[in-house]
Amino acid sequence: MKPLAQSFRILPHRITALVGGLVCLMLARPWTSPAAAPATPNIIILLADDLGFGDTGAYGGTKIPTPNIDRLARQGLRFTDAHATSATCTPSRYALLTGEYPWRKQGTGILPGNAALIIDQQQTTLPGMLRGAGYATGVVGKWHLGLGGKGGPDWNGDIRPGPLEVGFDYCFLQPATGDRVPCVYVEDHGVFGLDPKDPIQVSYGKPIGNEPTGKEHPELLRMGLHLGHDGTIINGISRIGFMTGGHAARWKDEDKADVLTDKAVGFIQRNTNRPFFLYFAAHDPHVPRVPHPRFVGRSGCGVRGDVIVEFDWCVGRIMDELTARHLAGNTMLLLSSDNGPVIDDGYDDHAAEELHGHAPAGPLRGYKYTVYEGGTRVPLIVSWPDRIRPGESAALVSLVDFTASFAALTGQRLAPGAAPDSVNVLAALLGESPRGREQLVEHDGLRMFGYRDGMWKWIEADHRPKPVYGTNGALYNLAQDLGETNNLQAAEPARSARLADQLGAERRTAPRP
Ligand code: NG6
Ligand code: CA
Repeated sequence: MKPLAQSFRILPHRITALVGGLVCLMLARPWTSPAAAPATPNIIILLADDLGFGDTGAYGGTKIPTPNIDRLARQGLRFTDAHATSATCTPSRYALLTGEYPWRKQGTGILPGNAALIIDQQQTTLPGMLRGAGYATGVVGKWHLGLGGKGGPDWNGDIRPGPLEVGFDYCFLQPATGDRVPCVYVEDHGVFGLDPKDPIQVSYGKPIGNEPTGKEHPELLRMGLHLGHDGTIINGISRIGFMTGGHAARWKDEDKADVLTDKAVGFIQRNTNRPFFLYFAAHDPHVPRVPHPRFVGRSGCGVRGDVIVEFDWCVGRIMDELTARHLAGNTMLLLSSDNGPVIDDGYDDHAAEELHGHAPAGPLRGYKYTVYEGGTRVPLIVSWPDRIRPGESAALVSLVDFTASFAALTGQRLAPGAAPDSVNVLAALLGESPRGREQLVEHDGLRMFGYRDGMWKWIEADHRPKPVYGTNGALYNLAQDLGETNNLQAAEPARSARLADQLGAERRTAPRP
C-alpha cells in the first residue's frame, strides 16, 4: 500500500491534470485528436531541396527510380495536400523551425551566404521545444537561415549564434545553398577542416581575391551558366558571390550526399539510447546538380533525375541504419521538400532537355517561385511503424504545423504567442483523422500570396508591371480543377471577395517587428 502522504501528493496533481485535460478538450479544435499519453518517438525530418510533388514513384512518377522513398511510402502515410509555407527555401525553412509564417517577419527572403542568423534566440523553435521534451537535437545539411550576429558570421573564428543557440545540440551545415559561397561546411561553431593559415573571405558585393570567376573564365567551367552564378569558380563550378581562402575546407559537390549522410548516421549512432530529433536537410536536387559518379546516368532523366536517385539513396541509408540499430519501429520519419521543383535554376545542366516526359510537379500547375499549387504543395510521407497505419491522407497540412503537432505529441505546452501559425494537426499526421487545418496562406517566397479555404484556392490580384496571375485575382476549385486552369473569379465574385478578405485578415494579424 502507498503511504498516505504520497497519495495526497499525487492527488492534487491528478486533479490538476484532469481539469487541465477537460479545459484542453474544450479549447481544442474539433478535429484535433483526444488527448493521448505523450510519446517520445525518435523524430527524423528528411527534407529534400526543390523536390517536386511528382518527382518520386510514391507520388506517381514513373521515370526516376526512387525505391527507398517508395518503400517509406508503403510503410507510412502519404499526404496528397501537404505544403511548405513558401515556394523558396529560406522562408519555408524559417517556418518549419519556428512555427511562424515567414512573411510576418522582415528579412526572411532568400538569404545570401554571409547573412546573419534570422531566428531570434528568444523565439520558440521546433528543436528547442523538443529539447525541452528530453530530445537530443541535431541538424545536418542545408541551413540557409543565416549565421552569426549583426554583420554575419566570422568564418575564421567562432560562428555564433547559429543552430546551437536556437535549440540544436549538434550541427553540421552547408551554410546557405550549394550555389552560394562560402563552399565549406560548418560543424557546431566553426568551419569544418579550416586551416587557420588560409583564412576565408567572402563577398557578395565587389569581387575579391585572384581566383577565376565564371564571368571572366567560362572556359574553366564544367557546366555553363544561365542566370547569375558567375562569381568565384569552386570545384569547376562558378557560384553566386566571391570567396578566397579555406582551400582545405572546400567541399566537393559530388561527395556531399555521402558526407552529409555519414554525419546524420553518426548523430543517430551517438543517440541510440535516448529520444532524438534529427533534421536532415539534403542538398539534392538543388543546383548545382553534381551527382556522385556512382549515380551518374542512373535515372535516365539527366542530371536532375540522377541527384533525385542520390537523395533516395540517402533516405535508404538512414532507414537501414535505423533497422540495424533496432530503432525503426519507434522512429517517426517525415520525408518532404522545402518548396516545389525547378528545372532551370541558373546552370546550363541540360535538365530540361533530359526530362523525357517526366513531370516534376506531377499534375500540379507551377513550380518553385510560384504561388500555384506546384510552388508549395510538396510530398509528405509520415512513417512510424509502431503507431501509424500505412495509407493515404488528403488532409490539408503545412510544415509550419510541425511545432504545435510535435508539442502535442510529446506533451509540451507552447508559451502564449509561440509558434503563432502552427496548428496542431497531430491527429492527421498520425492518420487518426482525415482532417488537418481548414485554411492556409500560400506564398511564392518572393512577393505574391495565395490562400486556401478547404478546396477553394484564391490568388491575390497581380498588380505587378508584368502580371503572371489574374489582374483581378484568380479563384480555383481544386476539387474539380487541381491543375488551376479555370479561373472562376469573374463567375464567383462574392466567394472571391470573401477569400480575399480572409487572406487580408490573416496577413494583418500579429505582425512581428
Ligand atoms: C536564386 C538563385 C537560384 C537559387 C535560389 C535559392 C539566381 C538567379 N537564382 O536567387 O539559383 O539559388 O536563389 O534557392 O541567382 S532556394 O531553394 O534556396 O530557395
Ligand atoms: Ca529549396
